[in-house]
Amino acid sequence: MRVAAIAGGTGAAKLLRGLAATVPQRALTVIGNTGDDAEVWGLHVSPDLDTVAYALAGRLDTARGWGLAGETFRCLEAMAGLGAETWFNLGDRDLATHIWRTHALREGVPLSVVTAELARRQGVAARILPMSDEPVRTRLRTPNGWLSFQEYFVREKALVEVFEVEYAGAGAARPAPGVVEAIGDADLVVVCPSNPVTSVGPVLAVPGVVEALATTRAHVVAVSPIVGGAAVSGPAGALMRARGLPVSPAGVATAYAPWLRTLVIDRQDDGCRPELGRLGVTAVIADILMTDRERELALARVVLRCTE
Ligand code: FO1
Repeated sequence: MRVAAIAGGTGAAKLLRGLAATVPQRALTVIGNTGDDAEVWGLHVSPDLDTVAYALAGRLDTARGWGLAGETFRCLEAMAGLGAETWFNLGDRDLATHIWRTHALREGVPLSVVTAELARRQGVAARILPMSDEPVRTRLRTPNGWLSFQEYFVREKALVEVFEVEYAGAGAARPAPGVVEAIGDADLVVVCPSNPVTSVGPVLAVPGVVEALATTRAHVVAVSPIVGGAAVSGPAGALMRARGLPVSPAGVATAYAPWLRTLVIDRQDDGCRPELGRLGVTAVIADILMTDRERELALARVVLRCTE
């Protein structure tokens, strides 16, 4: 079975680990969000692509959900000593990834090629594709003006009000090589339990991606990032509200209309089935909180069974 997964960071990493333990990694293509990419100390950081690669390589700091396990932050301390901004915590070994990526990009190597090479060198057999080789940046309008995603999420701890979200550059971006083909050739497309507005939204904003989702023969399944009226983690609830979407599985289904066929929702949201039915989406009930490896595997199996 060929699986294509649309992924943000932390939430996606857990499901991807479950999927990669259930199907051969070679059968898995991950289409990662780059709307969160940032330039830090002159380096190109791709947080979601790195989170996915580190997770599939077994190197992710699973407690934090980002960065490398066993990381140290001595360079960060030294940068603080020099008076540099240090609200975005780059670890010492994680820095190697960003230096390597930035160097290759400056040599003119496309982000998709750099990402594939970084994955290969970490022993990841799954294909990891950025949604686009062109820059697309999520920006949020707040009472303090427009912020980049990392300024909003890390520096402001997602505590400021958001009036509007935009994906700067999306209109002119093209899907990275292999993105449209991976969706079209898959037996199953999985939309990971990631923030529909800032993790999946930027991928959908790249012209051609929604068309590929609407025309693929694959079964398209999403896992809800919302349980019991609140986000499993992060600011998805506030951002869905800012987009005029209800903070519920129905809100997730609305964000993914009209191409979503199945939404995996938590047991406690069983009552949402009829509303999802009216939106043309079949609900599958599962325990969707992935609090340990067994639950990651169990949820991955539920998702894979959706094609049956
Ligand atoms: N998240 C934080 O909450 N604080 C950080 O200092 C931070 C640093 C960081 C460095 C590298 C990286 O790849 C990810 C990092 N993240 C950090 C996570 C990141 O901000 C978000 O998880 C994603 O952008 C959202 O998916």
